[in-house]
Amino acid sequence: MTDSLKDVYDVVIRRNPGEPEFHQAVQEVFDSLAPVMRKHPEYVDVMTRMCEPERQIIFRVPWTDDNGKVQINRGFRVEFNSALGPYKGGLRFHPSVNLSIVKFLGFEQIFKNSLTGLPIGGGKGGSDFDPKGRSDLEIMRFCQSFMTELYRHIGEYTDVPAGDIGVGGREIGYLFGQYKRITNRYESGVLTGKGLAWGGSQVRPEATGYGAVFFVDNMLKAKGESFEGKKVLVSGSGNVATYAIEKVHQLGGTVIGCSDSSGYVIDEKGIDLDILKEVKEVRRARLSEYVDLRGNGTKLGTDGSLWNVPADIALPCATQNELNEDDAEALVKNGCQIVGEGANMPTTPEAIKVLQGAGVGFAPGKAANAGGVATSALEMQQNASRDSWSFEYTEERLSDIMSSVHDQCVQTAEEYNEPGNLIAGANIAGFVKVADAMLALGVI
Ligand code: NDP
Ligand code: 2IT
Repeated sequence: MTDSLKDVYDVVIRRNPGEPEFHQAVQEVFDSLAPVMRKHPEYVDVMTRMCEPERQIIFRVPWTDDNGKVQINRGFRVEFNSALGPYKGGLRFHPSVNLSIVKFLGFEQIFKNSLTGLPIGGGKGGSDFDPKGRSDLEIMRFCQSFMTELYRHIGEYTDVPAGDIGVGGREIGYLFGQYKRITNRYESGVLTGKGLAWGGSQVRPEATGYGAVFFVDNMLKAKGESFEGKKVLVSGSGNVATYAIEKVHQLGGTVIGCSDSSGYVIDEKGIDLDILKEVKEVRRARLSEYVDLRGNGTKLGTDGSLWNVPADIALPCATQNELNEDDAEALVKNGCQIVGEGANMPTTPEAIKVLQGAGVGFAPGKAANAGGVATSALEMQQNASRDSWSFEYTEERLSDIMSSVHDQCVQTAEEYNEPGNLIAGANIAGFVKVADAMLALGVI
């Protein structure tokens, strides 16, 4: 970090006390930007502004549970940066959600969205609501109450939310239904991740997982290799993990382990996706049910870590800071070649140091998982033109976008004398485009 950026960072820490995840995300970007700031000192001032969200909304979400008891949760929407387009980013429903987490996600989203090359700004939102164990009707009442406040802040030209942890097609449906009732507008472009019958896009459910695998495939191809015959670990078993597993298998690799917050499974023959989807999407149950249904020598690990299992490629697809220094050392010891982040900030800074020090190829989340938001932008395009594209065409667009994100990271890293450092490449390429737009738009 340059001295001038260190001054900006000190202000960020002082102005945002008690927000460790936000500090971590800012520090990671700042650590990459020294060569840019030396070349373009005018960017330091822009960076100062970029760290302050354009708008932060925090609201009460009252709802009634199935026993008639009134419950209160806290809702958030942080509209971080609209230099390139309407604020765009997901909603997360998880008990751990707080302002720090929403701000780290919103900050990263600015650079990720810029890398896609599509006209979308950065934002993020969510709630500390815990969907686990809640009935369908409770989920619906919560979503309706959440939207009863959120609707006044969003719109197809203003801010376009989508899913993230705990928010999938079911929740987007309830949110869209309430938005439509309150506004009396069929404004398809206000949310993405919609169902196919009511304005959704083909490939959006698959996009983040597929995109992350496409990104890693580009890294493998650059070394003259492919997924064929590779053993892969995927953490998580939600939306991103499921479709990462599907694409790895389509490309000839074998995913031998995945996880949820209760533990992990090892299935040397390859994770059976039909069973996994039945357990996680239909039953919304614990991963131990996968072992019960699959049998066949499958093992449940509840102590230790998924990352201790020997594999060629690791794809963390669950949550932030889930892969720590010890995990990284275990991966290196076992000969892992590539770590590709399907989740947002899943690898701790100490773990990244270990991996990069050992020459493990590292794909940072804001590049590797950009396929989800990119396909959301394709959904917005289809909504704006009242059109719908085929699965094949949409997947081809996604694959092309991921290749372009990969190439930008590689080329920018080279341009700034950090060959092979895709973290530097992603942060610099993502930043420069937003910074130039902000400079062009006056003091904003
Ligand atoms: P889901 O809710 O579908 O799945 C989340 C998975 O991660 C579940 O298996 C969950 O386990 C596990 N998990 C969540 N929190 C924790 C935790 N604190 N400790 C351990 N495991 C945990 O979410 P997504 O698949 O959509 O999101 C996964 C990651 O990908 C997140 O980091 C998200 O920000 C990121 N991402 C998502 C995109 C999208 O389009 N959905 C786009 C880009 C990034 P359990 O079932 O036990 O809760
Ligand atoms: O982190 C992310 O990029 C997402 N959760 C997807 C955001 C989106 O608007 O599709």
